[in-house]
Amino acid sequence: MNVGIFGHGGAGKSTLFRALAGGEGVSQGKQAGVCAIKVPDDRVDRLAEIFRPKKVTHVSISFHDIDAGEPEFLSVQALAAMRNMDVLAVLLRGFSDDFHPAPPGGLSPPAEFREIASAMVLSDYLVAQKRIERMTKEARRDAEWTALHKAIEAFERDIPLRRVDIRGEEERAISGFRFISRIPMLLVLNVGEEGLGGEPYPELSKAAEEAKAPLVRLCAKVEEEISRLSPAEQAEFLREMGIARSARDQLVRGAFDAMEYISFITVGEDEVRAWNVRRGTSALGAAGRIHSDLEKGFIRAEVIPCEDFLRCGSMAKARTEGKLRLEGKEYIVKDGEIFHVRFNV
Ligand SMILES: Nc1nc2c(ncn2[C@@H]2O[C@H](COP(=O)(O)OP(=O)(O)OP(=O)(O)O)[C@@H](O)[C@H]2O)c(=O)[nH]1
Ligand SMILES: [Mg+2]
Repeated sequence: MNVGIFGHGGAGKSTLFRALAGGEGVSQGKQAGVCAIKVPDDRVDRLAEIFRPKKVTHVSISFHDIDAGEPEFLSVQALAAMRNMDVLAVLLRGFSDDFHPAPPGGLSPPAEFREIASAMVLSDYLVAQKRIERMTKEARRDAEWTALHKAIEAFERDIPLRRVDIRGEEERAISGFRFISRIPMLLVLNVGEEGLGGEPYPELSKAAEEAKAPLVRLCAKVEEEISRLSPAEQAEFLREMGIARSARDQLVRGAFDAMEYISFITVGEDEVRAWNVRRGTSALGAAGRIHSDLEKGFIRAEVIPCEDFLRCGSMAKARTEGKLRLEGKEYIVKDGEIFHVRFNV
């Protein structure tokens, strides 16, 4: 999963990125400004202790520091980078100090958010408009044309594509455009040190709710300092500062929420592994996430909530206690379930 961090110049993107990239469990990609984080999941760790597999695989999230490309806010490069993301984390500035004084009208993260959201819609509008002009010349009236019309109607009212009901054939017809206002979004308010523990800019919560975007509050500068400490010191420092969850935990959780992801787990002697899928994914869909053969040859899925398994201690015991269930294709997979596909190809 790729999460792009972007926002106005000086909002603290690179500071936040360094906070995420610092410390353990992070692999810096070859590319500058990209780092991959293992999603912490103690269920996976506990299962690994029982199965002692050759390999343990957590869900991985890559964070990208997307340069704002000032003075033009959404530069061509920034737009191109954003299109490749699964989640856009919009960073809003909520701090000021002697070195970074507030702009003349004062800080207003909600206004900053509206401006960014509108810029995203405008850039999509231009793409859609150009395309539909061509299609009109060619007198094309297919699913793509219908979908683009719906999109343009929304854009003209400053509504992001995320909130427009476009499905099936129409959705497929326009998916190639990678419209930015359709990508799930996460709001990140970068507050000053003094804002920690409180809930600064409460009006931003309402804006986030309306946009159906999760909102997290953090102080990038403090988090960057914390990320340089040892894990034990980090826990201590977070407690002292009254920070319930680190920036990394908050962003991972926020990205999962924005994507409406859950994770299920596969276990065995070779590998214990967590997988992410959209909430509401069927057993068949989850099988396909693991391997297309499992989807093609799907017979049944053996399912057990991780907590039940851990209580029983072994599959044999879980089976005799009736905790292990057999489910068909349509079954909806739940977060934290251990999942095993019986298949035949
Ligand atoms: N007081 C305070 N300063 C911060 C905070 N976060 C970032 N800064 C400072 O703000 C300045 C800009 O931060 P950057 O992380 O470089 O911002 P950016 O969004 O990457 O900026 P560009 O790459 O220029 O678009 C730096 O001097 C940071 O130290 C914060 O939470 N509190
Ligand atoms: Mg930067």
